[in-house]
Amino acid sequence: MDMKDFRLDGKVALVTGASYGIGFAIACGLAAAGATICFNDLTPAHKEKGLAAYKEKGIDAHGYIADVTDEEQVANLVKQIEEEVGTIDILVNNAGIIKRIPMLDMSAADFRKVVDVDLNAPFIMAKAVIPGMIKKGHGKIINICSMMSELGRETVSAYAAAKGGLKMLTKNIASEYGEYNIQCNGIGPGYIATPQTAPLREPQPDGSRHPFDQFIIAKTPAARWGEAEDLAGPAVFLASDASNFVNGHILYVDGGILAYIGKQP
Ligand code: NAP
Ligand code: GCO
Repeated sequence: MDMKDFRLDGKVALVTGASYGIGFAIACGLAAAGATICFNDLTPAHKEKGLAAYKEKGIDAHGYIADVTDEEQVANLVKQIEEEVGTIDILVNNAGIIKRIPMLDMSAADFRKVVDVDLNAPFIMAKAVIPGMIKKGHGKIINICSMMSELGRETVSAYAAAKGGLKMLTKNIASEYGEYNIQCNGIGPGYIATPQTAPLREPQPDGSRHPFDQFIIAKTPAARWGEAEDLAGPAVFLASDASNFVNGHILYVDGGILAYIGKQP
């Protein structure tokens, strides 16, 4: 094995929803390995915020505005990238939302919205990039799953259903397109400190840690929340030639939480 197998020089990567958070950290990791970075977000403000943040890291990223749930916008996004940058070699389906609502209080519309972004959109994105990958003779798709691809918890029924489905979509893309030298794998982050989980880490009025924060620390062998940067190395591995025989796998990057029953209270 040659360490150049971990390099991404000459590769075009699209990371969805990557103006900040996990997507941004993953994109920075891919850039450090040599990839050209394309990202999209929903609003001009976030696109500009992202471009400035990448520039600060010395990364000359290509930013686009596209709603990943909209097939027409996704088709135009991929077409624009192919014309301006090149065929997409690496797709990271990162864009995602969560709505923490007890199931009996959750509307079907809210449930559908979460599934639309977290499951239907990765399908739409993969459909849009696979033809170019087949033409090129290789491709990497990385779906950002979750611990909730394996476990449920109160108030996250839509999110867990979507991320569980995303795990199986990952395995199905791997099964259907592996013969074209396309590898589709998932990354399952544990609890990561980003805006999405900020409400779970909110300090209490008396200054003490949020009960959920304390719970996660006790449940995680690493005894800490993950940082978005913890996901960059695993993403580089799954985006590189070093993982060409890894397909349909969900790589959990969770500090060991899925392996651990939890500290005795
Ligand atoms: P985040 O901070 O909420 O960022 C999500 C990003 O996705 C934002 O840039 C958001 O854009 C974008 N986005 C949302 N809907 C979109 C749409 N329809 N089209 C295009 N972009 C859209 O989330 P995060 O914590 O970085 O999480 C990123 C991914 O990791 C998600 O799939 C999440 O489910 C998953 N994950 C997170 C954790 C965690 O603990 N944080 C753990 C496991 C998995 P706007 O800001 O414009 O809305
Ligand atoms: C929650 C959290 C989790 C994390 C992540 C865990 O409310 O339980 O938001 O869902 O986002 O998905 O892997």
